[in-house]
Order: sequence, then structure tokens, then C-alpha cells
Amino acid sequence: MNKEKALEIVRGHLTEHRYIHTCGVMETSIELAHRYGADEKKAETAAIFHDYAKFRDKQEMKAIIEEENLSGELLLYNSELWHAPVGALLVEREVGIEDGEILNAIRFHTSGKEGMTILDKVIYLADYIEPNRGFPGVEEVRELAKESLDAALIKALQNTMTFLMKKNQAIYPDTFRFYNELILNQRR
Ligand code: DGI
Ligand code: FE
Ligand code: FE
Repeated sequence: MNKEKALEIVRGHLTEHRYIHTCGVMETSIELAHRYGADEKKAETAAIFHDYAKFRDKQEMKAIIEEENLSGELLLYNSELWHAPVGALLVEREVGIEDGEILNAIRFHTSGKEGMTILDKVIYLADYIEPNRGFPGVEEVRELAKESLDAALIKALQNTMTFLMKKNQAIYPDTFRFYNELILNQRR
């Protein structure tokens, strides 16, 4: 699908603020894909649709997770996690995108998981560092992203998990597994 058509579709599902974020993720993910050797066109499409389901009704997402057996344990954790796997499913069903690599990058963009591909990692990181983001510590992650995809991801995950812990929130197990794998594979 061409970029203009894809952006037009997604725009109808997002607020203006979230659409601007999506454009930032798109630009950043193309840069990161180029730098780290992922398919730039797939990165562009995955980025455009990564938050496709962000504004779906919670009950609708819950029903989809149950019907499609997306993962029972997902429902025990923060509903903010749901739009990623539900998004992958709806982007396939409603938009007709069939590329499994693109759908996976959408599916894992919030939680991460063990065994992420370069494309998955690019979308995950672009979502965190795109220019409109103002998280505390994001500038440090942007700097790291110029040198090392994994080092930037480690810092982003430390920031996110610390943020969740300070708010007394649970950490989804796949997020821990993603983090642990990156730490254990780190070159010293
Ligand atoms: O959809 P975005 O706002 O662009 O970003 P996102 O898809 O990374 O969603 C971030 C939200 O998910 C943020 O409010 C933190 C929340 N969240 C809740 N539990 C977890 C979690 N994020 C991760 N990585 N792991 C969790 O366990
Ligand atoms: Fe998201
Ligand atoms: Fe996002």
C-alpha cells in the first residue's frame, strides 16, 4: 500500500495528537531501519499502523483477545498493552495487510518480547524516541540510538519499567524477557 493511502486510513482512527506521533514514528523508524538494516518500506508501513487500535473500546479489545485466544494473561495486565496485539489483528482484518513481519512489529510494539527481529526493535525504539516524545531521559536514548540499537533499547526499557514500578504497576512478563535477553547478550 502506498504511504499516502495508508496515512489517510490511519488518520481516521486517531486523534490529531496521535496522528502527529504516528508521523514521527514513521520518520524515525525509516531512519533506524536504514541505520540498522531493516526493510525501510516495511518499517514505514508498520509505523503508520502501529497505533491503529489505540482508541478502540476496551470491551471490544477484551472480546477480541478472548475470541482470538491472543493470550489470556494479557487481560490480567494494564489495558494499555492491548492495542498492540489487537491492532495487528485488525490491521490484517480491516486494512488487509498480510505481511507477517509488519504485523509482528505492530503486535510487539508495546510489550516487546524475547527474540525480537531488527524490524520489531526498530518500531519499538522509534515509538519511544520519535521527536514529539518528551519522556524524562528520552534524549539519552536518542543519543544511544545513533550508536547501538540494543543499548538504546536497554535504556528505554529501564526508563519504562522504572516508570511503571514507581506507579505501583505490574510489568508484563514479555517486557521483562525482552529486557533480560538484551542485558544477557550485551557485549562487555
Ligand atoms: O501507544 P503509545 O502511547 O505510543 O506507546 P506504547 O504502545 O509503548 O504504550 C505505552 C503504554 O503502555 C504506557 O502507558 C505504559 C504502558 N504499559 C503498561 N504496562 C506495560 C506497559 N509497557 C510495557 N512496555 N510493559 C508493560 O508491562
Ligand atoms: Fe502504542
Ligand atoms: Fe505509539
